[in-house]
Amino acid sequence: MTKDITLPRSTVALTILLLVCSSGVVLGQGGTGREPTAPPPKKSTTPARTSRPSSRPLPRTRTNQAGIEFVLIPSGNFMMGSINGEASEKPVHRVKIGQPFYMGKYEVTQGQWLAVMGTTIRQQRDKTGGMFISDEIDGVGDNYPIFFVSWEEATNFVQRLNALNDGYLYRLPTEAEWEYACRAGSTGDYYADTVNAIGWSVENSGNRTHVVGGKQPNAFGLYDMSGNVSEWCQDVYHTNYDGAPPNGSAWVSGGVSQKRVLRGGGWFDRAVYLRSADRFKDSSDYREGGIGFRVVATARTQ
Ligand SMILES: [Ca+2]
Repeated sequence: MTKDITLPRSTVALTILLLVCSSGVVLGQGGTGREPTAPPPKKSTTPARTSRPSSRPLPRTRTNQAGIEFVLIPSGNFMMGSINGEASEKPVHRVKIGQPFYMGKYEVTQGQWLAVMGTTIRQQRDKTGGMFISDEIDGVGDNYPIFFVSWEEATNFVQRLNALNDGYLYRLPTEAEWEYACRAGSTGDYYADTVNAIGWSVENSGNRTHVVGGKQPNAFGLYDMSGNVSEWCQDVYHTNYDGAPPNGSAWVSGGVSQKRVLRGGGWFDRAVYLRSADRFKDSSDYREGGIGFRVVATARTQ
């Protein structure tokens, strides 16, 4: 079922990461995180002149010290929203993504969550205060996506990643970045001809989440953008796109107070809610069995 994934497990290294992060100590520059390095100084006899910063190409993929794999998403323009969708997806509008950014290849997994935040999926479930506590949890394991995670906790997760001080700035994706990355150049309802090929919905999931990377990726190499777990974005939810920023930044002024955007639908949704333009929302402190997230990173030198 799985494809070419090589996912981290709860290794000693990840345990060390947890211990170091929880102790408040900033990790060094070792590990697997690749650090952009400045070119060596050149000796020159010619007069110095003002020049542009180095335009060295960013690596296409990278894996950070928490074992999160990232794919470089190129800059570009796209039409956000859908004329076929709900009122919240309109008006369709052009968005410019001015800078490339890294996006998590997969949804954040339970193994990564445990390593960074120190809680298991069952401990997350128990935070629901009883609503789901009697339920058996389907989809438990290091390579399953984390769920029962609120927006607030997802932002705490990226703050822990930022404490790595590894040369990258981590955050949740903006809603525009999320749709741009999901579409990967596609303009239809889904990023593939057949939704069953790309996403776990209630029609094919067996009413449970699945190991990340079990379906076909999109053209950028991202898995499970549609389905499996629905994903938190930075933005405050707005009921439509009137006044939406055209530059792909997070839309956090106005909107529906305390509601944050969710994207991609999940294993519990009908396939129609896995469309690239589909939007949903929940309170920033809400958690349930089908909501997770993925992470964006940008080089601090950008
Ligand atoms: Ca997803």
